[in-house]
Amino acid sequence: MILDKYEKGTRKKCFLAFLFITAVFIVSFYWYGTKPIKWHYEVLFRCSQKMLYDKPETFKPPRVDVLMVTPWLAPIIWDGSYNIDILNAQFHQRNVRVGITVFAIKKYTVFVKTFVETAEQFFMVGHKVNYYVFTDRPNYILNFTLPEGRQVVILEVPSYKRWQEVSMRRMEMIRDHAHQRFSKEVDFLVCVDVDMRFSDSVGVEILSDVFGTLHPGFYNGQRTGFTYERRKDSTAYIPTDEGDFYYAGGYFGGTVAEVYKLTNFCHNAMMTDKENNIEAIWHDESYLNKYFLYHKPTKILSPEYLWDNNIGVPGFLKRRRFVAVPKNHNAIRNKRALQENQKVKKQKFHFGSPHIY
Ligand code: 4GW
Ligand code: MN
Repeated sequence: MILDKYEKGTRKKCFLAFLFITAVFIVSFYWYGTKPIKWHYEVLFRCSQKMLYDKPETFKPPRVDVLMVTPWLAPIIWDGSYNIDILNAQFHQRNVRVGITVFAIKKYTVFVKTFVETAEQFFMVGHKVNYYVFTDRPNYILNFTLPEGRQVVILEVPSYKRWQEVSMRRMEMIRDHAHQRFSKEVDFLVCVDVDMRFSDSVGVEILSDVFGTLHPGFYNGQRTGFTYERRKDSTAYIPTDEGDFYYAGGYFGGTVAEVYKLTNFCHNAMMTDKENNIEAIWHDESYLNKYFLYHKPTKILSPEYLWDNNIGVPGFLKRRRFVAVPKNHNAIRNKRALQENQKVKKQKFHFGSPHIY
């Protein structure tokens, strides 16, 4: 009798344990069910993979000719300063998904083909990529057949009459889509100009919480020479005794959450200025520079990542990864804008105008 009772109790416990384990199993199955099984094997494989590379040497910095870290300890990314194999392994472990946003409004749709084709050769090769093409002319965008894990997503948006507004409204549109869509589809966003081509590798070395890029016209400039907004009435105002770098409007990014904060700040600042009938001198670029002054980027891309061949090729520049496509201004821009640009060109800064013409 006593034995019987004991056996019954054990059986009950076993049964309950069985139920519990099954429940845990079912819950975790559904939890991870959305991720492809293949990925789990990939992670195991990559974690156990041995990798051979030269040991970092405490007294042998890989580059001594350029600044490689800011005073707030954000790395500046130059050729020779990182090992892409180590970084690729890390980012593959995280199964990173990258979104790259471009705007092709009005005639700028002509740039999309070269942009995507060269990106397929050089941008985040081996990783998952969504190209988000914002356009007012979806029919003008070609159909691209891309390998698995990479796709072009066309997002139809309104166009604005003034080209300054076309450029500036990018902040608002990125912000709105970050909330609605990007946060579900990608981990990082890279936000760039479309009138560009990739000509060397741009990989996961650029990814960080929030990153900016040194403008190719101002990487060696003095504070006073930076074309920040100098009118106190503008929310983009930066005094002459402040500022770290002059960041390019055509290349920034970070996690979706950080890009949301950045674009939200810039758009709100622009709206405040609009109410006060003021528009910052270099449009979205001026507001971006203000944001980065008080919200320091966690990584900075060297001008290797944003170059214009009209500037030439200085010795420190070992790679030109992403370069401006020469524009036929007559064909691509309207006449009035062209005249304005000619005026601006006459104001000599470091290498001509702060924007790439
Ligand atoms: C003058 O007539 C224009 S049109 C100046 C910019 C225009 C424009 C810009 C446009 O008609 N359509 C358009 O999609 N954009 C987007 O804004 C496009 O993504 C472009 O790369 C970005 C910034 O303009 P941009 O490349 O001409 O600026 P910069 O000269 O600084 O590279
Ligand atoms: Mn451009």
